[in-house]
Amino acid sequence: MDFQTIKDTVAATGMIVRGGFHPGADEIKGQTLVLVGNAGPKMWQAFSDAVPADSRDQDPHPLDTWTKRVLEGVAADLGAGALYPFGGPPYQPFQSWAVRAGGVHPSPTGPLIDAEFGLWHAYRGALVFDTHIDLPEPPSHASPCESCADKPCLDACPTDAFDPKGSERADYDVKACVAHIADPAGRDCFTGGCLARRACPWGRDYVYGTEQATFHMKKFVANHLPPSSS
Ligand code: B12
Ligand code: SF4
Ligand code: SF4
Repeated sequence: MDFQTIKDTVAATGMIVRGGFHPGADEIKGQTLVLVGNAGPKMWQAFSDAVPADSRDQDPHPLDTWTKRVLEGVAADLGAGALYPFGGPPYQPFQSWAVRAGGVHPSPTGPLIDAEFGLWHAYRGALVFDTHIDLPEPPSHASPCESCADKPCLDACPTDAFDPKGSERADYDVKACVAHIADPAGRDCFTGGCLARRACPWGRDYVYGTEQATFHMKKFVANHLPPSSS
């Protein structure tokens, strides 16, 4: 198995390979871990074609269900195992794995930043191979956040959900965020995606479209809004 074959097989699904690394023997069973993610419109298009909008309310996590079905097929074709970022707790440490695979950096509001995709990318799974596969060198650019003096991502949230507290990573007020998105006042976040993420000048070409942003926000609210007491 070579890296290019893995890339091509994953690309045929609408998802993309996000690098990989060779885990230690005491971490996971396998010699090579390859991360799979999404950026740009292709994954959303493939998901939309497979799972029509009017059937998405029947499943609390339709994108995860689709991902698992597709990546299980890819893993079987490539003779690999598959791990997923969802389904916890406990969760697999995908962000730590991504930093290890290289090319991305922590950002002050939480999501990892990529020099091309900005904050508009996510991880869908990991393929684990029990053989050693040669991996290309990841891009070695500095974090875009280092040279971003104003850090507009930290000031753009209408509910001040991010409290930098002078640390490298802001505290995130999940309750305030979810309450705002669920309210008509939060329509901009609901249909256009997180304003803090959108304030970042990097990766503007990859900002999720309205349908994808609304899908993520609707599911985020449905899965995190406390049940009404009335
Ligand atoms: C639980 C969870 C949440 C929770 C809690 C998040 C929180 N901030 O506490 C909720 C539901 C609120 C949430 C919300 C969102 N999430 Co979330 N979430 C997860 C999930 C499922 C598990 C995280 C976890 O507990 N991992 C376990 C620990 C042990 O793993 P870890 O990788 O080692 O985690 C370390 C890193 O996160 C690291 N780290 C991360 N950032 C930074 C920054 C600095 C400076 C430092 C030093 C360290 C650091 O610290 C952790 C502890 O070691 C992950 C998927 C996954 N499996 O990782 C997605 C994930 C982190 N979420 C993701 C996203 C996109 C979001 C949202 C933006 C979604 C949205 N609504 O638009 C929001 C915003 C979150 C935010 N601002 O932090 C993406 C991030 C993608 C990316 N580009 O990095 C992930 C990876 C899911 C995915 N499918 O890609 N999330
Ligand atoms: S706005 Fe600046 S600090 Fe915030 S994520 Fe983007 S580059 Fe990093
Ligand atoms: S989605 Fe809206 S309310 Fe939530 S953190 Fe982003 S900007 Fe703030």
